[in-house]
Amino acid sequence: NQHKSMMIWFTGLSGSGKSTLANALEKVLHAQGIRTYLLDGDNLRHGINKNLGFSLEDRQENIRRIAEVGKLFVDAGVIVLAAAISPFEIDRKAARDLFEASEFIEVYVKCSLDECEIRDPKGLYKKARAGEIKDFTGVSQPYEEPLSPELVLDTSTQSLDETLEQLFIFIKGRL
Ligand code: GGZ
Repeated sequence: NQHKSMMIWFTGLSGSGKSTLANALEKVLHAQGIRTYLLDGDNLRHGINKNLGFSLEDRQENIRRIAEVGKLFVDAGVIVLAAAISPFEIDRKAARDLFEASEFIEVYVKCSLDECEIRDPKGLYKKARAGEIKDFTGVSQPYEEPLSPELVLDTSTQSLDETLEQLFIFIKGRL
């Protein structure tokens, strides 16, 4: 039951499917007897990151903490899944730099802004468009596409089962 520990870092717009994919991958890995830990940006903002907002500085600190906590789990032998918008390349790079090259898998959960806005599962895009939420990624703050992610999963043209399959095949090759 020995496997490689690693950080699987999901980046993408709000509503792109990061959490959905991370949760689905956890189920698959658990079924194989592999221990995982999920660090979800949205959830952590209720706990260790509750003092942080969405300014550039606060997002940077949010990503830094998620990466550092993730590193502790990776050092403990766990496969860590981090799901955070992480919109800036410089912050993702800093997260990556905490890990060995083979330990960090950046997964770009790619979905067009149009499609994310149509999904709008929490009604946040609608609020952002109405000016009720400021600094909203894709609307009033940028999302920088990853320059060299290990994997790109297109959730606007593929089903969850299809993207999960691609993700699992990739991870299996790294176990
Ligand atoms: C982006 C926001 C914002 C703003 C609240 N911009 O899709 P969600 O709702 O459930 O998850 C998003 C979450 C973003 O937190 P992250 O920790 O992933 O962001 S980052 O990595 O950029 O630090 C979204 C919700 O919080 N949300 N306000 N202004 N997303």
